[in-house]
Amino acid sequence: MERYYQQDMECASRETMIAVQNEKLLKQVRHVWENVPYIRAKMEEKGVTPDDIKSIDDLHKLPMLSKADLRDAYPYGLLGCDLKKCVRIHSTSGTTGKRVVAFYTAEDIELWNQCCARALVAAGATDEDVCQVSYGYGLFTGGAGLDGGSHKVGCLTVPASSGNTDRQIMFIQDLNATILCCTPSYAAYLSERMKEMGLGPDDIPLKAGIFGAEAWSEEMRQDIQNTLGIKAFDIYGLTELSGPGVSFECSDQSGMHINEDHFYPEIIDPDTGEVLPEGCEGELVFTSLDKEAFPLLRYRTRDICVLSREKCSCGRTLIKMKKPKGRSDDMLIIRGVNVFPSQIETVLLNHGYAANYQILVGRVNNTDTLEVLVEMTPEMFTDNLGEISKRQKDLVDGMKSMLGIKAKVTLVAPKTITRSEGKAVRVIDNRKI
Ligand code: DLL
Repeated sequence: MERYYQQDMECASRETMIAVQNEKLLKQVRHVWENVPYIRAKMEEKGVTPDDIKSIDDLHKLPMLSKADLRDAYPYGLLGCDLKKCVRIHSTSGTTGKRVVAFYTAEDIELWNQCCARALVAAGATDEDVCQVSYGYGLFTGGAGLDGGSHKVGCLTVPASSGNTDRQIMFIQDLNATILCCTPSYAAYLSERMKEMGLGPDDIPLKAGIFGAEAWSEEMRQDIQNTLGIKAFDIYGLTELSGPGVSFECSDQSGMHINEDHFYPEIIDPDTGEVLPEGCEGELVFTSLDKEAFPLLRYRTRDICVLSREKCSCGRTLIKMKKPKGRSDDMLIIRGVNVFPSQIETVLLNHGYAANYQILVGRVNNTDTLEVLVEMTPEMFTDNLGEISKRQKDLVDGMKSMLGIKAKVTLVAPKTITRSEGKAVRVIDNRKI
């Protein structure tokens, strides 16, 4: 039987949800108008006041915000309350420009923890479970978010943080961890290390994993599920909106339910900013509905995905988002063709490789070049050049049919590509350097 953390909201009727969203939106817009001069100025520029916003249908009148606004306003410019009321900050892992710093009041953290608790319960967690949180703790939101959710559910929480892989495996075994929370690339690394230690799925008590913070393919899910002997659930979120738990997967494993009583989603055309109808692929934009310290109106996430209100077998009525394909800024444009790293990953996994790869992009004689370094698995490792060249050709053909362009493929020996303990760095774009 399906279990919920907050059934009244997770399974609310459409009318109830719309009423909740309308009421919260009006309050949030007024809160922003009165407390965040930066956003108020943008509203004034567009000639809109809180009186113009009577329901969600008026959302399109509001200005949008982007990462550039967050950088402009760094560090305190988007604060929605007295700093004294804030109890925590988190910050993005971005490597370029100023980091984004998000603020939280105690109430903001309470609501965030509830969102993560919904995700854990949807993955089958109860107070009988031992939940190992192997996302990084610190400025990154992954550790703190899932830790807070795990406390709410009453799991025994193991705050392992990321790294020290052998110790992670020891804790899973010795403390009987049943739920693992980490990035999918780290889950893949853990399972690889387990194999090297001679351990299989039957040697560990894990039953579910909650994996997110980066794009991962359906093929990678199958791989992780088989090698760890668990059900693998996706979880999505971003620091600007709190962290993990903006949306989460249920037993149906077919996309993530958005906690739309807290975060109102829209899909826009990333080029024109036009709002697209349900079912169209575009950039995900969120309006926070009840944040105090860091409220955001129509924030452009740059994540590309599709929303769907199709009925879900789990009974939740929360709108679903498909697995994000990646960020619009992760999308590579190679010789005029759009390429997402997740498409390359799909080809590799379909050909029996693990997700250990690196994408090298360059430019020679004004033409873009695309090379994919792919690790052979220990089982397929060989020094037979004929065999290697056949394997490379198969991958080149597979990528040509998936991407529509030719990539160079170079097979490398097992364990030559650096493993990631957090978000994996898959692309090196030498055109930008
Ligand atoms: O990655 C929050 C998080 C922690 C989510 C743990 C899930 C689990 P940021 O570091 O601010 O926050 O990065 C946010 O990561 O805009 C997406 O591009 C990407 N992302 C997050 N979750 C997913 C996912 C955290 N499940 C950015 N699938 C987002 C694809 C994801 N991309």
